[in-house]
Amino acid sequence: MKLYFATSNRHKYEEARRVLSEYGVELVQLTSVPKLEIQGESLADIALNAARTAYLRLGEPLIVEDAGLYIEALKGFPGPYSSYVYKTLGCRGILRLLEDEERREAYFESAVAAIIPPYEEVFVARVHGVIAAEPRGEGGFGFDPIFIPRGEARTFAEMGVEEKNRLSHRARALRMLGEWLRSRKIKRAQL
Ligand code: ITT
Repeated sequence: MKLYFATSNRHKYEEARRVLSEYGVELVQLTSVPKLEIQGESLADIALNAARTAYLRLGEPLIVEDAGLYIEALKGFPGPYSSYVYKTLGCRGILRLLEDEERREAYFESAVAAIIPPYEEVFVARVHGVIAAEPRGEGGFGFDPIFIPRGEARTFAEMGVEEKNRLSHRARALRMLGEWLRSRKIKRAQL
């Protein structure tokens, strides 16, 4: 079954492609379809709105995923503003905000919105962890060099894609989608 993923981020696409291939989904990256990203509190709302606007253009079953990093000591910042904050402050800027801060707890959240007529679904998942003292690792993207998932010593950027996919917010939300597709028996006929 074929499903489009509207995203400009090739790392997100690669992570998602691998997870959904386990469910027999052939994921195709769409970089050119405009998707309106509303300002919003919840990633689920942002992802669903973006998916609806992309679907109006494409007219084919698709997913959109919105993700963010929520840092406890910063009252959840940058959360839904993660993309902008990554571009402006980056990992170093976040570490500066947390200088002398002992509370390092944070989580990533992922919201995957799927438009597969007649269905519209959103799957949300989190991975908890801590913000590292220094950026470490070359892999991944975004805030991966400063995020250590709970129970691990390494950052996401020090792991391969497969390993990150065993733990990550994105992989967990996508597996929920995969299980949902399975339970609905959505196969080639609908996609
Ligand atoms: P699209 O909207 O085109 O899909 P994007 O890169 O803007 O791509 P998001 O809005 O979902 O993706 O992500 C917001 C930011 O949050 C992203 O730029 C990263 O800096 C950060 N982020 C999200 N998921 C992440 C992950 O798995 N690892 C590290 N940083 C992540």
